[in-house]
Amino acid sequence: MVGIIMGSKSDLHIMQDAADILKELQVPYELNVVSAHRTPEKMFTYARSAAERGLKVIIAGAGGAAHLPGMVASLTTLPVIGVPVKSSNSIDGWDSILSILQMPNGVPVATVALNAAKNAGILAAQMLSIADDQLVNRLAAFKDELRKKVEENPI
Ligand code: RP5
Repeated sequence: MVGIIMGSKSDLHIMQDAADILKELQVPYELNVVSAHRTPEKMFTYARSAAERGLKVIIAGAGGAAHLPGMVASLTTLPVIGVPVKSSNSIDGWDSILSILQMPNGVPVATVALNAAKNAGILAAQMLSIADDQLVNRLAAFKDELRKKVEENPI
């Protein structure tokens, strides 16, 4: 249901958070390394075939000149959620954030916060829950846990 892709295996320690929350919410996903710059043909094929392979949402994470989410969004009508990854030689992550966030009119990428792959997973599940009442219930339970954690730890 959800295709999680990243520009490099070095992004996995961040992007794993998306996979973990999707697993917790019982949403099927796949994980792949697809680089906009190093494997552009693979990126093209992945994006063009994603919908017909049954994917409903794509989560794409990359760092630096992070063109992967935007390029994938240009090649598919599926919603693309972008995760800016703070890579080791990045300028505090601003390179990744702005590369993913500042898309031109007509080609949106739903950009989450720096390294916020967990939020990308939750957002993907919320998109899918529009057509899945059981997933709505699991998301409601997840949010209830967030509420309880706050209420059970007063100042
Ligand atoms: C980007 O360059 C990747 O998404 C990664 O965040 C960054 C560094 O990649 P590696 O040099 O570690 O493969 O393309």
